[in-house]
Amino acid sequence: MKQDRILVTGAGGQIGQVLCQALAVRHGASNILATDIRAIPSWQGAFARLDVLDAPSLTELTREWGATQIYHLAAILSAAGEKDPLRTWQINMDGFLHVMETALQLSVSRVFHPSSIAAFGAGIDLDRAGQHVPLIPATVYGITKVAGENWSYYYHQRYGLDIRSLRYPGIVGHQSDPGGGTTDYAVDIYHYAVQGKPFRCFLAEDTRLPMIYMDDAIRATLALMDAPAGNIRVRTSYNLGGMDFSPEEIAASIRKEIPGFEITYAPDHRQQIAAGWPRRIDDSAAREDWGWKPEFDLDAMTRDMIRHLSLRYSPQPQS
Ligand code: AKB
Repeated sequence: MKQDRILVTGAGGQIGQVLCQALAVRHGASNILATDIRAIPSWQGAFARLDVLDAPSLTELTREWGATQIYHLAAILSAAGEKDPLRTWQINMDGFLHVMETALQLSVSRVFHPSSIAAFGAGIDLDRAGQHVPLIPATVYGITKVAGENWSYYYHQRYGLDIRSLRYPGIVGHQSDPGGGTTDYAVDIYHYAVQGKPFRCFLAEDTRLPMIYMDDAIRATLALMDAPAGNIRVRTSYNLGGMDFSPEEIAASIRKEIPGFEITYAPDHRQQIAAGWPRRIDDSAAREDWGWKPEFDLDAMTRDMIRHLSLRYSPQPQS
C-alpha cells in the first residue's frame, strides 16, 4: 500500500502539536509536514510557514509535499473570534475553502476538518445534543463551524471529496496550551493546581460542558480517518463525546489528588458563550459507525494531567 503523505495546517495549535506527533508515529515522521503562521518549537520534523489565506502557497506546498491527506486545523476559536467577527469568518471560512479547492485540484484522497460543540445553540435540548438537530450558534466561531460542516457535505456530495469531521468538545491536555477558547479553563486549572496556586475560574461553578481528554481526542481523530469510507454515514460532522463536568466538579476531582487546592469564580464574557452550548452530547452515531468509545473519565484524566504536569513543574536536579 502506498505510504500516505500528510500536511497539517495550524500545526502549532493545541491539537496540532499533539496530532503531529501521533501522525509521525503512525505514518513516519518523514511523511508529516507541519505548517503554521509561526514556528513550532516542539516539532522536530518538516515545517513550512503558511498562512491559510494564501491559497497559492497552500496549493504549492501541498503539490510539492505530494500530500495524500490534509488535516486542516488552522482556525480562530470561540472567545477570541468574538473580538473580530469578520476576520474570524475570513480565516475560518476562506482558509477552509482554500484547503478543499486544493484537495480537489490535487486529488488529495482524505481531508480532516474539525467542527465543535460551538456549532450547537438555540432551539435544542442542551442536556443531550443530538447528531441531527438544528444548528443555531451564537458565536461567529460556531457559525463558521456550521458553514464548514455544510461545505464538507457539499464537497462530498458534489465532487466525492472524502472529507471527515468531528464536533470536538473542549479538549484537555498537558502537552500543549489552548488559546482563545471558552473551555480553556479546564486546562489552566491543572497548571495552577500543580504549582500550588489558587485558581480564578472565568466560568460559574455549575457551568457544565462536554469535554474530552487529549489522548481520546487524538485517538478519535485517527480512528475516524482510518475508517473505511463506507462506514462514514455522517458527512457534516460527528458528535464526539468524552465526559462532561462543571468547574466545581473538576475542582473536586483535583482535590482528591491535591487536597489544599483552592478555586474562586469570576464569570466573564465567556460565561454567556458557555451557557449557549450543550451540557452533554449524544455521540451514538460515532459509536455505531466507526466504533468510538472514550477511555478517560474525569478522575482518570485528573490523575494523568497531574502526573505529567508535576514532572514538568518539578525542579530539575542540578548537574
Ligand atoms: C473553544 O472553547 O472555543 C473550543 C471549542 C469547544 O471548540 N475549545
